[in-house]
Amino acid sequence: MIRLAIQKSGRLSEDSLNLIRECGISFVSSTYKLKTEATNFPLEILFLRDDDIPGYVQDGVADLGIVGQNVLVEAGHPDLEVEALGFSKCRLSLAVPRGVNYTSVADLQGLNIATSYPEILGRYLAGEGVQAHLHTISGSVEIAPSIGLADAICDIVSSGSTLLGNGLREVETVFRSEAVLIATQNLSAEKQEILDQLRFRMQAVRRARRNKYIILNAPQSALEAVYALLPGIKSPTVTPLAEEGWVSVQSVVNEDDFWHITGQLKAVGAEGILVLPIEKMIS
Ligand code: PRT
Ligand code: ZN
Repeated sequence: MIRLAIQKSGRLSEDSLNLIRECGISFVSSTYKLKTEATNFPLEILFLRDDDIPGYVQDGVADLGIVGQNVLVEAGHPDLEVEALGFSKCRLSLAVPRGVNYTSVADLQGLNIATSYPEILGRYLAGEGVQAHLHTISGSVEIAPSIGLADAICDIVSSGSTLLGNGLREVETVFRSEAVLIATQNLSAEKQEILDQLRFRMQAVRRARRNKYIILNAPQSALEAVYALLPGIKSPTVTPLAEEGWVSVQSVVNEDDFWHITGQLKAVGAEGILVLPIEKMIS
């Protein structure tokens, strides 16, 4: 049995639970419960505040955790990371009031900066040779300049609308973050094996999410061109159609290239293009 800590309620919760479920692991969850046990995998899930997760995993109270890299690095445990999970992507950025002149990070010299990330920001500023006064506050950092508490802020940004709504301008990216799987040091051989199985499943889920299955019809004469556009996993599957001179082609495309490739496929004569989600993809 291995113990995994995830965020009880917040931005990471739903994606963490979905990832576990997509790994084929079933469990009953209730918002009132502190923990639950999977019914078909040797896993116990603990529901905690995200800030507590690195410490619990470091101390071995939980064997594994899912947490943002921002929280992990701020807590001083970056070495616990075993796998980036590709969700909750965000950045820790410096921002100044929109009307303020800003040309480079040197302009922050001697200013008051409000943040919930004094460790990461302190290291960044030291690396840039800038000395500033850091005010650590735990929430609503974005209002600090308007109430006269700080000249600038350093906070998590994703769409940027919070900064915009508070009259702030993003000027430097200090740190890029996403959710990561973390593990305590020195797992027993039994737990290490469960972790390996879990990572194998998570990787298959992530690979599947990044790819789409594509099926199309094309004239035999266009096959070379279609082939060039669809490298597939190894090579596309090609089967003849009842109609003379036509073939059906099946392959896998990366989601990032998807629209670009389908446009080009049509241009070389492909028809009836079907795109399907992939549930799992084992390399
Ligand atoms: O209660 P608990 O302590 O568990 O949760 P929390 O309130 O500390 O964290 P939560 O749920 O807000 O965020 C959990 C993690 O999600 C963070 O540690 C980040 O790794 C990640 N994440 C991704 C974000 C955002 N996106 C995000 N946009 N965390 C916070 N924000 C906030 C940000 O602080 C700012 O107030 O959203 C606002 C900015 O968003 P935009 O879209 O307006 O730019
Ligand atoms: Zn938190």
